[in-house]
Amino acid sequence: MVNHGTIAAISTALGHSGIAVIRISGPDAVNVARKILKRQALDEPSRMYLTSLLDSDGRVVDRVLAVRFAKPKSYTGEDVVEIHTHGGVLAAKTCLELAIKNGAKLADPGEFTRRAFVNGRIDLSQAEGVLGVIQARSSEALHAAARTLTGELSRKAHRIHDEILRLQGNLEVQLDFPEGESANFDTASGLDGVISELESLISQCSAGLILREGVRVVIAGRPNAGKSSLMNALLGKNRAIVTDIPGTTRDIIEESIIIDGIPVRLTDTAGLRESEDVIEAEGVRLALEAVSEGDICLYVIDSSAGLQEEDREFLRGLSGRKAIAVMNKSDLCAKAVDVPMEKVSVSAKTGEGLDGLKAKIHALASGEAVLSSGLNVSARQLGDLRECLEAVSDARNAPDEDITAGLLNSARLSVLRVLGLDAGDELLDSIFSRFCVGK
Ligand SMILES: Nc1nc2c(ncn2[C@@H]2O[C@H](COP(=O)(O)OP(=O)(O)OP(=O)(O)O)[C@@H](O)[C@H]2O)c(=O)[nH]1
Ligand SMILES: [Mg+2]
Repeated sequence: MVNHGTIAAISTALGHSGIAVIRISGPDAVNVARKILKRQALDEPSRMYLTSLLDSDGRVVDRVLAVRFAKPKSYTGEDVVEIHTHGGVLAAKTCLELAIKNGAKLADPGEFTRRAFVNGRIDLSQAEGVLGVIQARSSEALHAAARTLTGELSRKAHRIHDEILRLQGNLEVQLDFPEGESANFDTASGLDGVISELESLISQCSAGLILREGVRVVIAGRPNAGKSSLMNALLGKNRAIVTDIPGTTRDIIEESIIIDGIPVRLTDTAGLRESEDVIEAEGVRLALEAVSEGDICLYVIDSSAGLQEEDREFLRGLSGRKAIAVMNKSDLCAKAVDVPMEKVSVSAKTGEGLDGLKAKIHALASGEAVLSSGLNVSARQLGDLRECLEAVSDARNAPDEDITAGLLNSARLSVLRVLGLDAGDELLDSIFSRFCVGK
């Protein structure tokens, strides 16, 4: 629940830095700030004042810059004061403590952004854009989040919403006056237009979700195939232990890399074989679990040894999954093999073929999505857009106008959820709790 008092938090990361920003928002923000700053600074809004931060005994704590944003022209839509202390933990913490001593309450995670949403400064898609910018792990993900933050998703979703509303209105008129002129409304072509707009928006959002969430790529294969060597080669560092003893890796090892803008969580696993050893058997169980939960499987084969029956069986089990057969040890004499999926020849030892493997991982991860036009969304919002498309498509094929009208209404509600215009407190709690304190 939103409280309407005055809140404060440190909005920058704590640590050694040039400056730290303490943000105060709410009806009493200016009063609180004036109690802890020297002189009556902050008279003019949106102007930086060079002043001093004073403790309760009137001693100077730090030389600071302070600025006031008058409501509603502020991030939260309320009166906001930002105080820029010098970086370092103590000055920033002291400033926050002074603000709290003088009437502000410590902000909850995401509370500034939640207030911006509640006060109509941004909609939910833009709030997700804020989170996307903060969490972006690649420049492509950053651009996708910035496009959402500046309202591209909101504009498109509003346009779709308004068009559905218009079609719904026409239908109601048609239902009320079946003989009237309104019978000429061409609902079908209107719905076709909405369907194609939705399809293109969903494809942009799918791209954005891949950029934001990334994919989990699991490296599997028989012992000694070179899985850990491949993991290290892709990471460019020695993360996993490599030996010529089969059964070296027992546990799951995870590390992240970015492949052409896509965050990839790489997982190395224990070599797959029957084992009496309790620890190794548990490693194999975890490996199989990781493969089934992962998005993409790299099945590593020692190409100098060729395919074994166990490899064939495992490869058959991967049918229908996103998988690449990695023919490793290409620096040795390779045996010709036939596999039921895309294969790529690499040497984890020399690095040969790794760029080709990365390109294949990228292609499998992005699928049809055009990453350069991605829009940042949460999985929940993408689900809402898909539900909307399903309802509009069903409406297009509905047997009568009553059913069409009902389906259009539920399609419209799905778009409203993307924008957060139909979100209850519980949903908002779960969304904004993912933010950090101070945002
Ligand atoms: N010549 C050559 N040897 C390799 C290559 N990749 C791995 N090896 C060797 O193969 C052996 C096994 O490598 P690992 O990476 O430990 O194999 P693994 O699949 O992780 O093995 P387990 O953890 O036991 O399942 C080591 O001696 C590596 O040096 C390669 O591309 N070429
Ligand atoms: Mg290993």
